[in-house]
Amino acid sequence: MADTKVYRASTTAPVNIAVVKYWGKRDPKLNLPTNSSLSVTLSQADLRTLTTASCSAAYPAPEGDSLLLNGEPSDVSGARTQACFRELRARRAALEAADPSLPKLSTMPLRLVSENNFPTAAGLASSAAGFAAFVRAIANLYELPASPSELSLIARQGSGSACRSLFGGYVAWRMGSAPDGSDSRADQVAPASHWPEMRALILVASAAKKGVSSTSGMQQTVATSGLFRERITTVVPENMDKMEKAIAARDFAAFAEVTMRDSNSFHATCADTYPPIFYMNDVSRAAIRAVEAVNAAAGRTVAAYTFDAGPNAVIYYLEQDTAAVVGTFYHLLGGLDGWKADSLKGAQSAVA
Ligand code: 2P0
Repeated sequence: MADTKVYRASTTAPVNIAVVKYWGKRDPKLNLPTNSSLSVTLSQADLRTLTTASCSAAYPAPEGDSLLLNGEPSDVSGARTQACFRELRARRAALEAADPSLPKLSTMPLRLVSENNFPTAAGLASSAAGFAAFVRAIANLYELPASPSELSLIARQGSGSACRSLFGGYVAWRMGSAPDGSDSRADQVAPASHWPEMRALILVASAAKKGVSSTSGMQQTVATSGLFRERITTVVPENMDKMEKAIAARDFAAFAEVTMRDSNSFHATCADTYPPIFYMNDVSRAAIRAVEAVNAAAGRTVAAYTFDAGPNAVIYYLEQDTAAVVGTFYHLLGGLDGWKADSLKGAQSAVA
């Protein structure tokens, strides 16, 4: 009898926010970066993607594979998505070849249904959680015996930053040197339990889709910015080293300084791109000044800002400094144009 069963698996994946930023590809096809990067994984209570993968021989073959993202059909024909499908199917097919009693899931059309609980493509790392959940949902469906590190190799091909969302805590994406990308994968620098007091305050300045996509923006930077060469050869390697030491020592002042300097360096290379790319706006710059005011008022470093490819701020701080940071921050921002009332949406998140 024909197998008409629907096979199904679900997973969630968290957002990660880089404190040493990925920006630039040395191989756009394999999504190999020009530098290593390091991120903090946020709690899934606040920001996550939930994805269900299913497959069935009863799904009409001409339909092919499909993805419903936040209720809307989404294109899966792109090379990056196709690379993920191909890698996962090949691993499943190898299992099926080794054990003929397994159902032939690798030959069936796949349906993915994915939902974010935060704005998509607003510089809140939606592609990171999205591709991490996409890859893990299919790996679970296929019952692949793959470690998070192996899955990170596949997720990287979907979206670079996604490889870091397969781990919790403090996560490094090592750029690697192999031409086939086999050593360009993520590893956990420390679990969340190593420094459980870490918190992130996310300030949404704009939930609009960003003007310049990361994928095209970073390649314009690679092609045109002289400052970028300094960043990948000197600035980032030093920041990676300092950041790993700061995390190992749970040294917040050092963590904060590297975080802010690396965000500034990344946005400086964006400004040095020709034509220049501006992700931060006046509201973002007001948030930077507010962090400086919070630190000055405390007499020590209690808060660190970072900005990705959009105007929204992420503020890192420690649980014991919540009153100083969150309290003061809302008070200060209440008096600044752009962050007021409906345009200021703050979410606090622990580290997962
Ligand atoms: C990061 N960003 O490290 C940096 C900081 C944005 C600024 O990773 O082309 O969406 O899909 O590999 O991962 C955004 O880039 O780019 C990003 P693709 P991705 O988080």
